[in-house]
Amino acid sequence: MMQCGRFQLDLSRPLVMGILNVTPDSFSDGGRFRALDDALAQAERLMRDGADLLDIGGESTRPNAAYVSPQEEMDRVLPVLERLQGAPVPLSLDTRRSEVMRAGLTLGVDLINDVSALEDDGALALMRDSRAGICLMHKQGNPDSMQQRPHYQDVVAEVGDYLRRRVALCLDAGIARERLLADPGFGFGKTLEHNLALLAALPAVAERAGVPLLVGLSRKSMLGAITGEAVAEQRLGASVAAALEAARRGAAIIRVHDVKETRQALQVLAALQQSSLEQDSQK
Ligand code: PT1
Repeated sequence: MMQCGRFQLDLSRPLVMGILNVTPDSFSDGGRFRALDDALAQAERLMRDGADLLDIGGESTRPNAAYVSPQEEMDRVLPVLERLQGAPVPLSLDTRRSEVMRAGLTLGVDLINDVSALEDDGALALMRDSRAGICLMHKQGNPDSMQQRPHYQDVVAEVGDYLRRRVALCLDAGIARERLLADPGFGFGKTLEHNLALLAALPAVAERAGVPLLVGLSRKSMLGAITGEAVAEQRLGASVAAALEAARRGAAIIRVHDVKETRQALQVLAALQQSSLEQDSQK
């Protein structure tokens, strides 16, 4: 079981985290009110499709993303969090800024999903004094330049050991291990080769980190590189396949855009695993 704010999550089966981006693409027309309405409609849809958690983010951290001020980030996400308060599923806030975390925690978010693993000043102390879950992610470099020259001697060992050190820092601060998740950070300062090595060796990463893993592979450029599909929205098949392979390798939570399709794939996997368990017990 994982402690996640208002919830205790059973991680014995992989859970699906639905992505809710509140970023400028969603402000194209109609300004902030329209953006809020769109975000709430998307949240409803993700929950209807069976999302086990919602991940709300106001700063894009994809490669080469533009800078967003902390104030702008808060202006985007806080109204959404306010309206989603008391939602039937855990609300995750995707942010690397401690002032945004503080505001989110005040509004009752259940999980802080931090792509910089609480490296921002004040983030660790803030999380120590809350009961929210925490996802600690690895990245090399920063989104503006991280894909320029990713380099590792041994990507699995380096990412795993970084996660283990960030987990240790949290434990030393008095944060219970049951509140922690780790994430190898697919696409964050990694070549296709690095990403594939990490996915293949996911159990070794989890063992090094010492906490359950959350993974995000949905629509990422590594899937574009594999398939030759340049349009992110057209990578559904690759995204579902990647999610399924991550689940087969023990990922606890899978962060996705396409909740319904991912759940179906995971249901097929669960049925198959159940069947082979029953066959084994008949021998
Ligand atoms: C992730 C993640 C995230 N990814 C967690 N949070 C993003 N815990 C945002 C590309 O290569 O994997 N784990 N929050 C989105 N980031 C990216 C990175 C999006 C790379 C796209 C790419 O296309």
